[in-house]
Amino acid sequence: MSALAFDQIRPTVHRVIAATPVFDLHTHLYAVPFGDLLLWGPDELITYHYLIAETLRVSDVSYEAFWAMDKKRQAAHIWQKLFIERAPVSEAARGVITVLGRLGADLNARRIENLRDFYASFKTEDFVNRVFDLANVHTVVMTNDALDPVEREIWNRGVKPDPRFKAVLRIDPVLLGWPKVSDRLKAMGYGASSELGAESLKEIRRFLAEWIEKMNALYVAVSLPPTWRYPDDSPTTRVIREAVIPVTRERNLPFAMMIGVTRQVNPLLRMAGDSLGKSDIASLERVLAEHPRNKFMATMLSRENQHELAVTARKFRNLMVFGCWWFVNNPSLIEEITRMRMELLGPSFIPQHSDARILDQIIYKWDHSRRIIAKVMKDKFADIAAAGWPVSRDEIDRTAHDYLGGNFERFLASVPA
Ligand code: HDL
Ligand code: ZN
Repeated sequence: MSALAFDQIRPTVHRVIAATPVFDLHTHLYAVPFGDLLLWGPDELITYHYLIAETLRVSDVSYEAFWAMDKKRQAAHIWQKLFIERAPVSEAARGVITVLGRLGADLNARRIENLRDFYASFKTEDFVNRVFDLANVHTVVMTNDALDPVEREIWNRGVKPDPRFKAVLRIDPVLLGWPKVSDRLKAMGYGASSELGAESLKEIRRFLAEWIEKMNALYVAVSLPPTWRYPDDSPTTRVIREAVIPVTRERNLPFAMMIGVTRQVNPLLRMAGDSLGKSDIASLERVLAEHPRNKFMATMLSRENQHELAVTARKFRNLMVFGCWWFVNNPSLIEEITRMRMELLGPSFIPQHSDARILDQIIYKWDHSRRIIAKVMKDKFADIAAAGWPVSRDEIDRTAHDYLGGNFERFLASVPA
């Protein structure tokens, strides 16, 4: 392949990143057959829990009064506080603007009623197609909870698969919910008692195996608090060591750890009430070192953990670092983290996932992140070209494809040597 002229490198990176379809490896989206679990439209978009937290900082209504409102009234209140009385300059507020603009809504009216009228003509299936198209996303990975009775019922009824929506078995309660979770597992027919003896662990392995099968899960995931330590004498360590590790190894599935979330620091905010803390990287190191033949994915919530996470990925080939999660999913931090990761890991990491909860959001989550990933890639390719490397179009294509989905697909297929 011939080398690109220096002044062609940046425009080529820009075009290639924009044109490369994404495999979005962590979202809270659901395919259409999941019914009401699939959220979309202006009122869902505007009542995103990030925007609820930002509204209740500036609103004069009490938590109770806000929660007493129905969704439309909540959306109208958020619109008034964050978009009319104030400029929508936060990342979550700007995201709403990006989505509406890309969909073609008229923003001059600044009236939420106009947005509802604009959406009124969309049919769900058509809207899904339109959003995937605008976001240039080819596949999203859902977050699936077999312990949720509503979702479980849908799986047990049989879900008509949509190839654009892959499943993940999310197991937070199975790792963090002892002893209470044993009752929920028992109610599902798994003989897991809170003593967590050999029989219980065998039943937990059966739960994992059966639901991985039923969902055709791409990986098994958990979110962990900053206080997570490994190993310790907690049920969490027992279940990781004696259930999650053997079952994911047998199936060559990654175990994804999302580390650093402190749940419900302010319960009055409900889903918006979670926060973060700096986590113990040594615990992650020990899991990786103890299980070299298992595959792991990891993302961390605290900015202060990002450098050590990237260095940990240099030490352990069975770790795939991914995403700028939640409170670090903001342009300034995405750039800082992506630049650092590119410098430490080259093309061998996954820069981003959307974490989208409302379907419309993948438009902004990826528009905003593509721009930043491209910005860092432009600098890095310009740097090697300036040092004399003959940068080719093919190299840029391959790197963009790796970052936006190829690394994930290859990691899923890989078998740790
Ligand atoms: O635990 C998680 O997967 C987090 O992403 C939470 O769902 C959180 O509420 C969120 O949506 N963050 O973006
Ligand atoms: Zn999430």
